[in-house]
Amino acid sequence: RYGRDVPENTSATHPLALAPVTAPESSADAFVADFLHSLNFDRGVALSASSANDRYFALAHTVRDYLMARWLEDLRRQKQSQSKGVCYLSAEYLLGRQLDNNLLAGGLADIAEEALASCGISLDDLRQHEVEPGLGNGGLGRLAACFIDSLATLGVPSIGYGIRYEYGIFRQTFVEGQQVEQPDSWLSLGSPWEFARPEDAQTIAFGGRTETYDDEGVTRSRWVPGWNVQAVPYNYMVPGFQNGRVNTLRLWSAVATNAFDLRIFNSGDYEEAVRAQTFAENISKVLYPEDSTPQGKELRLQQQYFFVAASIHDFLDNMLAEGFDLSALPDRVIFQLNDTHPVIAVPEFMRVLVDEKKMEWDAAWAITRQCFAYTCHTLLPEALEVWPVDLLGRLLPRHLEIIYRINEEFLDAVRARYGDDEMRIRNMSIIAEHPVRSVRMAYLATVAGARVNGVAELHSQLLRDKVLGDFDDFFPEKFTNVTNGVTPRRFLRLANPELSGLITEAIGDGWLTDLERLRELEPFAEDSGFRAAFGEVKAANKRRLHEVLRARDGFEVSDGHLLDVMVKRLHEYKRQMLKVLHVVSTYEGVVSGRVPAAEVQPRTVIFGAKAAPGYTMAKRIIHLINAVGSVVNSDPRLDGRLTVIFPPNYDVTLAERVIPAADLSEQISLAGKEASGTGNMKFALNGALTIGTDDGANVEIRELVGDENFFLFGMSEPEVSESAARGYRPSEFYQEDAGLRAAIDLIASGAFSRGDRSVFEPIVSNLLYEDRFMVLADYASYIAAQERVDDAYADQEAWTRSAILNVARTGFFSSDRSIRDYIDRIWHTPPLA
Ligand code: 6GP
Repeated sequence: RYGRDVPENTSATHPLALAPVTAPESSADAFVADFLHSLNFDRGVALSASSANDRYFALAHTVRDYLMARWLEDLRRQKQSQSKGVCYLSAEYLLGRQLDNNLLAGGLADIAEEALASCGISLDDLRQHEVEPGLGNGGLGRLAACFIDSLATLGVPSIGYGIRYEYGIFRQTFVEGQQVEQPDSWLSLGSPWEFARPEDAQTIAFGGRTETYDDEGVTRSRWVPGWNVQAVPYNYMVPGFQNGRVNTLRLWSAVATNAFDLRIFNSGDYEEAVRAQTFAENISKVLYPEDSTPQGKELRLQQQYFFVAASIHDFLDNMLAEGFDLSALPDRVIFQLNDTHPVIAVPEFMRVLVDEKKMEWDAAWAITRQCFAYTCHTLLPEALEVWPVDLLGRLLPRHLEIIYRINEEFLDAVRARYGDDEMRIRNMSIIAEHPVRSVRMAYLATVAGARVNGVAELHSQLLRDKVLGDFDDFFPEKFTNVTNGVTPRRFLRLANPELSGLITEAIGDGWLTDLERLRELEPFAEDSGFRAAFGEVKAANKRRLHEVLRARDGFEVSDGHLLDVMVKRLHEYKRQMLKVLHVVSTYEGVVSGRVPAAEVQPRTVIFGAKAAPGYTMAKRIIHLINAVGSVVNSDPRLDGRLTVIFPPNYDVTLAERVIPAADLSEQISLAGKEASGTGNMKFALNGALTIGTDDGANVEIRELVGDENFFLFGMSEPEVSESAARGYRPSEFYQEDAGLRAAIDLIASGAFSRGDRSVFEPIVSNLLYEDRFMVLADYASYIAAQERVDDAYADQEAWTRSAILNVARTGFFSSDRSIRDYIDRIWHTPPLA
């Protein structure tokens, strides 16, 4: 379906300009010719002299060429379309590798493999040469990547906007078990997937002051900026799955307006001559390596404004048809705000309409309120961004004025509804007065957005009940839920080709675009032949993972173990610590002689996690995991029955290997803290059973797969709240539970730090005296659930049956379904073609 039908080069005058851009012929021979052509003419090397990187680039260019005709067509269509489309604004896109995805989308994988083989080249070798663009931290960024895949697959007119960070999420290494961050220079060899469009650059202003002026009898405000930078877009193809559609991801890169000052250079001050350039280019230099804890950095606000201003101007300048009537904008576009990072788009949009397009304030506000919608991805109050008004006013003075006016009018409306309830007004004000006067970006988004959504049922409910409770009272119609989803193309078809093959053999391949059809697998859970095949796939995936871990990190992993996996960002609320306590307890049981080693269910525990560089406690926990691993793995008393592995630099590429191999998925956050989770969905879809709390999307997973196929433990959210209200005292749990005491004492004793008790003392005292995320309260219940896991795993037939039912019943978690929900509940874009 990516064949030869194509757009015409309509507007040029030369007759050849009317020739259609054609896609190459789909055959292995034609592919070879294109590949060699690209190698010679794009890379400038002969096949015999080419490096693996040359070949990877030539392959990528060849794949691109097949998609090009459709892309040009979709770009043209998007511009000419009068119908409503989506601008997805996200500071992060955690894309993962592109080659396989684009081969799959283009239906080219077999041809490419055959073509390369005929040149004596292995496709698999070339795959390894792709450096994944790590332009995101975790869940929120990966969700954005799944969403653009689904938008393209569903054929929704849409564009993703973001930042082309020169350095993505840091590369994690371990030195003596401790995290050390290395820069991620993913662009050092270039990227074959991007198209720089300097012609389409936008000028983005900052600083300066505002003034009023007389505009033919009307007093207006305007911004007199102090400095500016150029935003240069890079376009990336986002092909739909074998549907002939190619959407666009447009990422902005910052460049100095005047690259350097020749006068100063000639005077000999070379550093000063390039100062402006360095300053400007810093804006898109590096992804903020954070997850859920903002650090109030000026550069971060610059980044946010930089990319949303460029995106809004790009949309208004380039995506609207000639003579477009701006009052019709709500019928033409919805800007989806992926968390608070892009929320500064709201005052920017108002500024453009009021100051530049000279629209009346009320008319502009009426438009704005229909053109934005806001997705919240957290429940941690400290993760809701606030910007000190000093900073915001210095960087964006006109925007601050606009925010003040929005707030004033909003608070007038609040007063009109509730009277002079000062407490309520203070609580709802977009401007916080303490500890420093700041703009609450989540409140601004809620006031401005047509809709506000959480990312799982429980999360959306808690947003309404707690975090944004007053706003729910004021405009209940705004609040809705869209439970997250993941793309089945990447996380099932590509990550787990063996299971995909087995599924397709059983029920056909309709599941790839209609994941609910996995339901048809349910009867196969009762079929012993299918179970055997399913078990064989799992075993093959484990062997493949072992090879990856051996080659990547030199780990030796035993066969026949239950593979127990916890991969996600390192955060105290996610409670990697609880998993460590389980490992330590098992170890302690054996070395103290209470449990014979022979009675331990053989397990390999895999951790994968990056900690934000400034998050000390998270880094200590990483250190502890590595320390426990090195002791446990080498203690002969365990008889090789317990292994802890922590491959560094967990990323999308590694996720695609680990998830299909897992038996047990650890989703053990404190109830009420994990907004949704998406890893939980990927594991269940790949036939891992979940051990989890009643949190985030776990709740919905458990409802769908059934209690008997899920290991639930721990307090519920209301129980957590009650316990916190009563006054939580973790040391009581320590006193009362001998197993817990033994595990903590072992850590405190220095058993994992060569006798040095000080190394992990901060972890121990945090657990005993603070334990904000109630690890100790859930410990006993967790250990009991792990015992149920061991018992269940002993019956392989029953386990496999449950695993198959997990696959069959989690089709709901396709990001295609999430996108359909966004369309129905929020975007109201026209029916899909
Ligand atoms: C994450 C949430 O922690 C996770 O539960 C959710 O699945 C994911 O977003 C996608 O919705 N949040 C972030 O990554 C984040 O930075 C501010 O939140």
